[in-house]
This record gives sequence, structure tokens and C-alpha cells, in this order.
Amino acid sequence: MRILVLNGPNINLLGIREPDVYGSESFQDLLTLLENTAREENIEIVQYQSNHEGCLVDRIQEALGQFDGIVINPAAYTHTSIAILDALKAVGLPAVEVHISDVRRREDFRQISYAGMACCKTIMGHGIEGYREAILYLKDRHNNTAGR
Ligand code: CA2
Repeated sequence: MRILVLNGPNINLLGIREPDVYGSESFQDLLTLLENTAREENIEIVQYQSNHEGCLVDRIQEALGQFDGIVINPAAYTHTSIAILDALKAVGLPAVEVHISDVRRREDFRQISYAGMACCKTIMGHGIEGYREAILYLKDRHNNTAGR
């Protein structure tokens, strides 16, 4: 099984500020978590982070036929990007939206998630551990739908 993990703008800066909101773990800690999860679960995980909306759209398009599922934290593009929503809908791969913070408890402008409208599950407020939960969810779903 192959899973694409996509991270949007500023996620590469994790750990440098706002530990009260995003925790103290760094982007490198997240990459290590993904590597460990891939090894433990015997799956392939490819991670891509970009600060550019179109680059994220390109990666979603390229995932078709290459990956079995997508884990996406579009970061600020969550709340603005219909292009990411359309790309996720277009490829039709099972996708899980992850947010490190609990966006429900934050500002009004974070209360809409366009990307989430194309996702089968949303995990928020679990820190970087939410990525592992999303991967395990997609693996379970993949195993339960195999051959159908
Ligand atoms: O909670 C999340 O995972 C978010 O997707 C993170 C985004 C934010 O815009 C979303 O509303 C929720 C922000 C990404 C990282 O921002 C940083 C801010 C300060 C220091 C380091 C990273």
C-alpha cells in the first residue's frame, strides 16, 4: 500500500513558535514519525510539503494511479482553497484531513474547511500523532475494501 502525505504552507516551521497551539514537536519529528509508521505498518509513505497552492494541486493530480490514499494537512489553504478541494474530488482517492491543532476551538476564519469536503475523515487536535491515526485509518479501510 502507498500513502501520500501532503503538508501545506508553514508546516515546515513546526516547533519554532506557538508551541501552545501546535505543540513543541518539529517538522523533522513529523518526518521521523512518518518513517517509523511506514516501517511498523509495512507500507510506503511519501511526504511532500509546499508553501504553494498549485504545487499541492499538482501532487494531488499526480497521485492518481500511484497512491492508494492521501493524508493532507493543507494548513491555511484548508480555509481558502477550492482548487485543492476540486483536485481531491477529481482524483477520488480516499483522503483524510489532519490538523495538528483543534481548529474548532480557534478563530472564525478557520471554521470552514474546503479540503475537508472531499475527505472521508478529519482528525484534529491530536498533534503530529494525528498523522499516524490518519495513516492507520487509510490502511484499515484499504484492507477492508480490498477485492471489492
Ligand atoms: O492545525 C493545523 O494543522 C493547521 O492546519 C495549521 C496551519 C493553520 O493555518 C490551520 O488553520 C490549522 C498553520 C501551519 C503552521 O503554522 C505555523 C505557525 C507558527 C509557527 C510554525 C508554524
